[in-house]
Amino acid sequence: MLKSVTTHEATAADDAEQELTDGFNLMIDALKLNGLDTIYGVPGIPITDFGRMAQAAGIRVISFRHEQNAGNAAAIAGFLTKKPGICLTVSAPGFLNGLTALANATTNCFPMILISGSSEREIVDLQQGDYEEMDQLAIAKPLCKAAFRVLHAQDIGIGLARAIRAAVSGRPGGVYLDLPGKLFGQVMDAQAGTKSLVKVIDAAPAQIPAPAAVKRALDVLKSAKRPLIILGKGAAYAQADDEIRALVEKSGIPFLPMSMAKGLLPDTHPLCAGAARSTVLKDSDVVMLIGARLNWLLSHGKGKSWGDAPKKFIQIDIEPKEMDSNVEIVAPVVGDVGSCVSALLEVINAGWSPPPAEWTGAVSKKREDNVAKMAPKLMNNNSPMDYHGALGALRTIVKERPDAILVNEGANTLDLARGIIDMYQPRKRLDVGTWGVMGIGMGFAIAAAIETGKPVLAVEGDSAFGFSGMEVETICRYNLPVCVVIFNNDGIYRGTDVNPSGGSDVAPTVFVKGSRYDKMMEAFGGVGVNVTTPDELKRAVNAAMDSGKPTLINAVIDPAAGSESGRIGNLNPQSKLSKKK
Ligand code: OXT
Ligand code: ADP
Ligand code: MG
Repeated sequence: MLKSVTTHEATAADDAEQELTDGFNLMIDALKLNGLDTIYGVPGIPITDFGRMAQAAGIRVISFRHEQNAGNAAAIAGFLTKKPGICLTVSAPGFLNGLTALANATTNCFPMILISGSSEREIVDLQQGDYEEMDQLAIAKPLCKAAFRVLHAQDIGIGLARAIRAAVSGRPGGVYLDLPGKLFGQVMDAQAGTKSLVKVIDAAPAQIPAPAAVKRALDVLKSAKRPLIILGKGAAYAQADDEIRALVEKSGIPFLPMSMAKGLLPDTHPLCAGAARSTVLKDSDVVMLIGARLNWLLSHGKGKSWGDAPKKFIQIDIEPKEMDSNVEIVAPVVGDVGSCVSALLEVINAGWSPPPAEWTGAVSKKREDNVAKMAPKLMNNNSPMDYHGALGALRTIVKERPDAILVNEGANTLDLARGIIDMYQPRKRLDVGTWGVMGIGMGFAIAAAIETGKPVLAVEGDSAFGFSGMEVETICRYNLPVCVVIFNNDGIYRGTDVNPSGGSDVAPTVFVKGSRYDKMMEAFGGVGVNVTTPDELKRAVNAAMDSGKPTLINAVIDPAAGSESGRIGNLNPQSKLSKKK
């Protein structure tokens, strides 16, 4: 008689027998013991029964149409909750489909665990052609923070514990857990099984910064005439929202939020320098990075964007190896954001002189000028819409519904939305992150709705949406409060490119003109709306958010409105010779 070790429905007959458990039940019990109550995945051999049994045991099992989307859902669940998001895939092809999301999670420092069924070791290692044969552990290893395989049922508890710790401790990231099919069926004594499980205590221990490091950082900060704080998604992840707000306000230092750190303090905060980005990067003399890396998104901390004036960097990060990765960090503060910011605050609270008014005044002036320049563009009611008109409408909606979660991907659709739509609360903006990856849209939207219960507004380029579009069926199946707005400009960046050869194929960046993505949502019982003006867009989104019904709005955008690669055209090598041909 096989029994889950946590569900005891013993009958008199059972008592006479030895109580047994198996790999399926042990894995479920191990997840539950650690508060991991949601699985994102795609069923199939050898994990179909695992999903069924997990659901029967009270775990929420959200079934997707493609593993990449399930993986993205797990990754963003990890970002939102600080618990590793769980993605469950079948062997080889399913595993590979999930791998992009695992690698992306690792790159973005989101904690997730990709659990994949796999084929039998004996056959895989002899390369004898098993069903979906693949050495998955070896393939996953270079793409994630840690990878483990469990071969014996009694090691399931330890295996999951190692995976949880690896995912959330230190710099968070993706972890792979390989479970060969045979493991699930392995039977063992139920009591011994219970004992073998591990409840992970303090999975992400606080990392307290050294007092000398804190002092060094404050000394540098005090010496600044034009200080700047840059908040990154590590700061958002840390959930030290009150401390971060206090640090900014008590120090009086302007802050620049990276994309997913928007809303830690409202974008409308008087110290927000989001609308004065180039000025503060160029003119600041001391920059304190909090949970943000000096990677391509910050021009590696050097070059034209950072100006000629000498610059000193202070960096708060949990990962010691991040220091000096691109430029010298004169004051590294290694620790978790909450502990580091609290330590800084203690000193600042004891007495602090705000930065010179000349500096804060110059930042405010630049911000106000840029906001004023943008304002009239946002008020147009043109048809077909341009990005500014459409985003002006969405901006008002987010202002009125600050607790809604905004998911955003595309090129122009991403870059312009990032600047135009102000955010007011932490962790409400979820986007393409460090890799600029298309395809996060529906996975992020689904997990955001599931994990937070809040309404979700997904603003998607028509190309971006295509990478995960089939999941609108998933949104309808679970009846999630997700409103997808597709900025339909007939293609990638623009819908106006032509085939230079004159042949009958359209240009590589161009899609079917006049597509009606709204019909996709209708196909599964959701609401589809086609809109051609900002006013119509606003009405349709408000109706969707009020009703909470799955909705897809096809927003017709002028195909000529976008620019090549959005705002990162400078990164796109373009041939000078091609035009001469
Ligand atoms: O300070 P200044 O004066 O300079 O002004 C700045 C701000 O101060 C100001 N600002 C404001 N002014 C007024 N008011 C407000 N509120 C305000 N806020 C800001 O505005 C300017 C600009 O500010 P910003 O944006 O902060 O500054 P900047 O310099 O742009 O920032 C630099 C960056 C690097 C931080 C920023 O640009 C950024 O975060 N960029 C991220 C870009 C990114 O990741 N893009 C996605 C990838 S693009 C490409 O690769 C695509 N692909 C290929 C592909 C991908 N990615 N993935 C996969 C799996 N396969 C293929 C594809 C297929 S995009 C794409 C699809 C595109 O087509 P779609 O149809 O989906 O989309 P459309 O383009 O719409 O057609
Ligand atoms: P952004 O793209 O917003 O600039 P990045 O992803 O580049 O942000 O940087 C996030 C940084 O935050 C990473 O270097 C990571 O190590 C760090 N980090 C993540 N969580 C924490 C935490 N709890 N405390 C301190 N640093 C953290
Ligand atoms: Mg487009």
